[in-house]
Amino acid sequence: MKVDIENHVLELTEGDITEMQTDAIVNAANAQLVLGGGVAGAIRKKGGPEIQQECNKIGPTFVGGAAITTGGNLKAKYVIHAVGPRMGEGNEDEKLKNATLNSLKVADENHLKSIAFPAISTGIFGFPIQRCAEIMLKTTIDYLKGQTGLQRVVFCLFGQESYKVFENQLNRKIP
Ligand code: AR6
Repeated sequence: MKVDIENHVLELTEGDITEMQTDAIVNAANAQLVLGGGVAGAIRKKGGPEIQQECNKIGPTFVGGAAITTGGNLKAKYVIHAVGPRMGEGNEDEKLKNATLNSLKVADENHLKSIAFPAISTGIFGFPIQRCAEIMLKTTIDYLKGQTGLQRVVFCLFGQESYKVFENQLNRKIP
């Protein structure tokens, strides 16, 4: 599914984010910037050790923050490591919004034209996917209505179920 937001493309697709050919893909990271399982594990395997080595130089960051590294052997040139909240730690909605917003800002600061997000925090971190779709889509739509060089933002969802949740939310937001 694709929608136009003031001449920027917002797109939903189903699949493996490590196969995306956008300028950057977003990692569902932790504050230590240590690549564990889920999206991070897939990035580590396909991207090679260079990504973790760059993360080590950056060091720990805050929940809601985002940091950029090379994409190593991935198709995407960069990985933006977005630190989503772990369910139960408190103030999760705000932190997820900030992780999304800071990723978009980092992409712009690096003059990137396209970026692909996973459904941050909805795997190992246990955040409900419906609420994730609401927050991440609203934050992205608002951002694309402002000043940005980003031409294309993709949400790459893992499996039909996740895709459907995002599709329903987007249909509701852009009737
Ligand atoms: N492509 C797209 N989406 C994926 C992929 C993939 N290859 N693999 C999983 N997903 P998660 P989190 C979906 O667990 O909850 C790691 O250990 C998955 O179905 O990757 O933010 C990190 O190092 C889910 O919907 O991230 C952190 O410590 C979504 O991506 C921690 O897990 C996010 O799942 C982060 O946990």
